[in-house]
Amino acid sequence: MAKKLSDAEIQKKANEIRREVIRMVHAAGCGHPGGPLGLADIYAVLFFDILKHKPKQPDWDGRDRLLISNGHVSAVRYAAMALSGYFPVEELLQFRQLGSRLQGHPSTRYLPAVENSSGSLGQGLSNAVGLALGAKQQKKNYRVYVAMSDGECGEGMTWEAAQAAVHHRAPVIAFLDNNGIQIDGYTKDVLDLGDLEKKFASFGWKTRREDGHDIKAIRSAFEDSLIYDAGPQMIVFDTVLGKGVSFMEDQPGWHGKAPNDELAEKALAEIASAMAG
Ligand SMILES: Cc1ncc(C[n+]2csc(CCOP(=O)(O)OP(=O)(O)O)c2C)c(N)n1
Repeated sequence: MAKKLSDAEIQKKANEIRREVIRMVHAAGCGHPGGPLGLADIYAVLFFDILKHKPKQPDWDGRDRLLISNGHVSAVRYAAMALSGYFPVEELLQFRQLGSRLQGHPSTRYLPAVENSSGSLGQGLSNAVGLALGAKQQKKNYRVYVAMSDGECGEGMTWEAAQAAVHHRAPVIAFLDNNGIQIDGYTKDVLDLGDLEKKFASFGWKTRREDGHDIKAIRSAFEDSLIYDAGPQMIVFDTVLGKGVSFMEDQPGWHGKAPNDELAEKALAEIASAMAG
């Protein structure tokens, strides 16, 4: 069995993910850097500590299922996949190219290992609740995770799935990127979502809220979630969009645009210095 990585080693993986995200979006000349940078710590914990998976055998039946509902943050998932061995890191530079497996929004047609096609927000939770119920009925012991975002909770379908998950006691583990930003600006200005942890709790979910940049806290939230399978769980992670690149942090403008050459270089230098320090 592989040795468990230390928190510091996972932090390094998170910064490697950040580096690849910048390279990918810069090479493509378009895409979403903000969400992926803010999610890098969470994906590093998942891919290098929590998920049961075999990167060289992505269709292994015993694997945990990780669905993405906020498909536009695909860069973080592709970077985590490449760095953990699903495909060569160089392939990341084909992100968003015609004919590439790494479409801007993940597609199982091109890359089956992403588990679900997404991009149209609000659907991932329904998909995941169904898969989790299927796993429960078939007495499978893999876990079903779903990555969600605050902005997409404006979609009504999320709340239909949230109710069904409780009624049917679906053992789904959802986590939410609570960065307070969506495509048109701050969520509090576009559509104020209130306290999402309290909302899910009021629907009957087991909930928890953590700092999405604290490796220890992220780890313990996911580890604890494994102990419980009597119903749905939601981990709300407070994150900063653009985390790790000073000029992108908490700036809605970096939700979905690529840095130019000069800014990409600046971003990579900041990430490199974080890794060195
Ligand atoms: C059903 C649907 N409506 C609208 C969009 C357009 N859209 C793309 S990203 C986005 C904002 C989503 O918010 P969030 O995921 O919180 O943004 P981030 O934190 O990544 O900036 C929107 C509205 C979409 N992809 N799907």
